[in-house]
Amino acid sequence: MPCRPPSAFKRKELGTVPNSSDEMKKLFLCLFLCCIFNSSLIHAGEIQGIVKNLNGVLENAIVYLEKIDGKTFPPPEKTVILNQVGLVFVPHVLPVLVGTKVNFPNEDVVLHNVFSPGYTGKFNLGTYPQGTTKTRVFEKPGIVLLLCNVHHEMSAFVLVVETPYFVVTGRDGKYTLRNVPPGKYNLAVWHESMRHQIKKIEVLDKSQVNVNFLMIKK
Ligand SMILES: [Cu+2]
Repeated sequence: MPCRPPSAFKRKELGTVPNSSDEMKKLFLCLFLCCIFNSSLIHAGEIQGIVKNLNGVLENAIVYLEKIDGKTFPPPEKTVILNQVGLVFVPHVLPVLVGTKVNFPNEDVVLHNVFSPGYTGKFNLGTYPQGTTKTRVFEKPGIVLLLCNVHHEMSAFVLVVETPYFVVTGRDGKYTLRNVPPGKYNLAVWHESMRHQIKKIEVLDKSQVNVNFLMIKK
């Protein structure tokens, strides 16, 4: 009995011949992306720890890497949201990379206002109703206090930092900074009612550094 090729194989043979240069381009692109992905995973470490004061753990502390000499980072294309809902700013603290665009939607039925009294430049986005939003690009590093002149109890903080390595501590005071490239850094922590603290640290390839902070009241 003669040996016949499987019908699927036969169909492929009869189909259009793929453009070999397109196939090669796809292959190279795939290899290139794999290399980038792998190198970012392999050559990275992790920083983790807990932020406390004398009374216990501290939620809403921002742990971040200070400016790295000779390095700048492009701002993210994605807009970040700082909401006004239930008569509070959500989140209460927001770390962003320099140049990040932040939207301030109003989700409440009442009017809200967003203004900053200073430090890194005064501004006032005005007073606006439910379903509308205002935007601000944060260009200068530093802490920005946000208030609402309609509701005096409302406040929030945007911390504008010069690296994309930042994280906010959870209810347990813990934090983890992932995918940090190997190197020596100034690891800083900010909390609205505590003194700023900085520690010199070193991250090695595929290693985990444990850094705890004991904060002192301002
Ligand atoms: Cu308000």
